[in-house]
Amino acid sequence: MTESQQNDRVVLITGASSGIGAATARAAAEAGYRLALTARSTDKLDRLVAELGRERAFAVPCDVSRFEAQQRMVDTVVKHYGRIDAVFANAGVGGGPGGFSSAPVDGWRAMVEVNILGVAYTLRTTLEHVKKARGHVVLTGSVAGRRTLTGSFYSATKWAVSAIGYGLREELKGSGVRVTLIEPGMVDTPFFDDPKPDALRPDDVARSVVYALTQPDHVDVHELMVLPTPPLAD
Ligand code: NJP
Repeated sequence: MTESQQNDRVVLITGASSGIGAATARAAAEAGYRLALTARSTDKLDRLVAELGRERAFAVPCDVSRFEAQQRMVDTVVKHYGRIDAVFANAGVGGGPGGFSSAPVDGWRAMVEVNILGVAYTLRTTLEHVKKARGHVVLTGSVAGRRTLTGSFYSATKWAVSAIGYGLREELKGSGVRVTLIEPGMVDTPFFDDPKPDALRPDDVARSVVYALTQPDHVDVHELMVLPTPPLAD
């Protein structure tokens, strides 16, 4: 791909207002992509657009758990850029402790609406454009969607994201569209209330996303599981 072709390419990032999504916006801008950024926090998105520059970044606030809102957001992005080449479906929320015995059920609903339905709505509203571009779908799954976590409804929603990724890859076979699951371990982001000094940093995951996006067309990166290196033994 020539540099000017890369510069034309548009990546839509959900959950772009903080953590992994915001770090990926910075890394993708550095790699020459133009960005469409969405999340609910208008102020944070505006600050990111100001940082990256209006010629490279465009923000459309949206609640991904609402299908019509995503449809309007995608229409606005296509009106602005005329295309969507890649989608990073990354918005997600966690839940409280207590397992299936006592965790608050409202948290379960939120996780289904954002982590599963939100991702499916992002696909439903963007695939038409991504197929036209023979582009790329990147999903933020999790190591929690590939391994057993004790009593974790969050883990169940990330297993669903893994399943969405596998099923989508089959659906898109022959279309030229590539599908990548990014499966991080713990990352130090606002996802947690407390700092996580031994975890990955958002930029560590952002580099994986850009790695997948920038491979030549004939290279299909299926899954990247990225975990913090275990601490040195005493
Ligand atoms: O967390 P955070 P991460 N509509 O809280 C957005 C997964 N993951 O970067 O709407 C639209 O900084 C929210 O924006 P806002 C995790 O499951 C994480 O760690 O403004 N957007 C923000 O931009 C998730 O899928 C770890 O509040 C909504 C973003 O989502 C992804 O990584 C480990 C929304 C969340 O950013 C990014 O999370 C792992 C809605 N209804 C997977 N609700 C980890 N941190 O350890 C939320 O394996 N957002």
